[in-house]
Amino acid sequence: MKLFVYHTPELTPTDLLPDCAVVIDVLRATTTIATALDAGAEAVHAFSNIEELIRQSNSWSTEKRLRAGERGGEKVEGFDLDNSPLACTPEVVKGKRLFLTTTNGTRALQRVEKSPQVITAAQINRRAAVNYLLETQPKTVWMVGSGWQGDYSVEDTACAGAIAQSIFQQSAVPQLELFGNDEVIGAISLYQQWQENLLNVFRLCSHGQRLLGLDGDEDLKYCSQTDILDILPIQREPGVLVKY
Ligand code: 3SL
Repeated sequence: MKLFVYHTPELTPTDLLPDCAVVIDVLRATTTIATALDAGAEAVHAFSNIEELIRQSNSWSTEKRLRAGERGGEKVEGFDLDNSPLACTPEVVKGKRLFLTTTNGTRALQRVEKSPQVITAAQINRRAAVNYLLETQPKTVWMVGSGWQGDYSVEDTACAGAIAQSIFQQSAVPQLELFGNDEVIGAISLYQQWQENLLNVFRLCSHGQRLLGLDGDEDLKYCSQTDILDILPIQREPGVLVKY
């Protein structure tokens, strides 16, 4: 297995694809996807475009579907939910299909959706992602951070580092063989620096600050927890994620 980290969709190569892509948007899209599936949602359909989401979700009954998403961190007008993972309780999402649009996470997903295997990861389900990679042993793994409108986001790269570090600790593969680019080394160092205090760095970073401005401290607390859910979202068809 060879691991590569790309901080944003824009920095991800366009001329090839990995055997497995791991899409990461800790604040908050991939945290929300994991939480919704864990709470019993049947599937999450991810869209970068609001009109397309409305068009496709129209073919599902209102009892069966939930429209969720954000622009600028706030709920899209007329939608059922915003992009807070805390809204995805079993009472709300069980048995439903979540049609989700977000600013960056869904774009990152689109960028690698043609890869043979696509999973999503966040800090809350890091161990499930690691276990899947160790079990399936894809030759090339790209961990793609979502960033914010083309800019690097520290929380996504820290999560990629958390995954890479755990794979290194659990496999007998030497670093030189396992690490595919310098970003992997940087991501692991970043995670090591903050691993005991992820909430602090989430409160400091630009997107954390944006969410705090929207009263999002409870979301930051939730998203900063490690390995609390044993669930792995996997892409069944482009843009559609189900429980592995
Ligand atoms: O950009 C995204 O994909 C979102 O996760 C951003 S937010 O945290 O919902 O504002």
